[in-house]
Amino acid sequence: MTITRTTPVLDDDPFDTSVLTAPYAFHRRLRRTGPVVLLPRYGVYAMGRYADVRAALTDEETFVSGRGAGLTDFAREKPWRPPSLLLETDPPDHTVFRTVMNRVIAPRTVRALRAAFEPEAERLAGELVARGRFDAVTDLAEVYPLRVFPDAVGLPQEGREHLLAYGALAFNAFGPHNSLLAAALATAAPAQEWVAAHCAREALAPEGWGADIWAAADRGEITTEQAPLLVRSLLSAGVDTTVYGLGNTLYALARHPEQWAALHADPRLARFAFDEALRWESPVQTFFRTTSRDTMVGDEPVPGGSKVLLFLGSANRDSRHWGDSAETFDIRRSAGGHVAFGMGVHQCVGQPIARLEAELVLGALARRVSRLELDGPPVPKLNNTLKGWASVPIRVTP
Ligand code: OVM
Repeated sequence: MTITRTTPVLDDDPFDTSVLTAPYAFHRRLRRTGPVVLLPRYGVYAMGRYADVRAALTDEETFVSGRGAGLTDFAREKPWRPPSLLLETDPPDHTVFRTVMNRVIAPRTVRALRAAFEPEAERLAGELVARGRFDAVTDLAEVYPLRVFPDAVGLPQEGREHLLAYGALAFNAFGPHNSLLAAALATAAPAQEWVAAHCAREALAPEGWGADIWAAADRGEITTEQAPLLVRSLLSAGVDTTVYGLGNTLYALARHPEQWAALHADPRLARFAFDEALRWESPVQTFFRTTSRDTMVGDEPVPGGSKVLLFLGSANRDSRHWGDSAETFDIRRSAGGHVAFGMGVHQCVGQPIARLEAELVLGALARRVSRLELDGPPVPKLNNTLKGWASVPIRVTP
């Protein structure tokens, strides 16, 4: 007798507005259903448990990125833009580009930027605290990264706000061709032009991460065709991610006043608060991989050539890994090992920048503010990949 096992199926659309704005009930069902499930709506597999997501992220030979980190399978369909040399390649090619970027944004290089990044965090925090009420997203999370990050890249003031629309498009484009992607494509042409123009050597300041990438081309480590694509990675992944990360952190703290009190009492907890917020409400909720061969996930076979949707935001709330308090926001827990920055060879190369920005902004606020509370209903921001807020009204007590 042959017993045929079938992979469990979930009929949900994880890119539907209802799941994008409130994904956690779906995550629980996903984790409960099995280590891997089928989403017939898109013909893809999905994983939501920490151990399986992490295992896939760290097995880059089986779960490849070269066929795209979104729903589009580059082996079958034309990508919306030339693939990223970092995100959408595999070793050994990936290693060449990643080595260049590791040097450009080495933790030591980023630490040296503290003096440049700190005054703006202090200034902005001082101004907002004096106001008493402000919007954590539109007055802070969308403002601070756009003041400091483009300077460090070597971009001009003029036009840098295009980076928000470009990032929104790039992250929507990992999902299906739904109304979110259509709306982003309909409005992003000026942003796409601005980004394309500012990857060129002539558009970049003589000092900065952009110039450092071009210097790698001068040394022959990459070609002059590849340099603008690596600059494009900075412009694609460097702003929206930190905007959502800061916004989600302030949202988490506003929802948990006792956690703010702990941060105020010891502002050195800022870094831990940021990591815990990334775990509790991960800005990048999902990435796809493609199986390069038949494989097993637990007892379930997954055929080669399958798109697999990895739920980072679900792995980060899996009680199998984090225990019974998995869904509790607690800045004193050790959130180390969360997969909000990914894991393995593709783990976020920009994380020292994100951490520096977060530490400076949260530290500047924590030292000035004893109480921080919601001052109205937060408004979700919709994106196929990013989870966050369009508005988080808050009230602060100095
Ligand atoms: C890239 C990139 C890397 C990570 C995330 C991302 C838009 C883009 O290399 O372009 O999201």
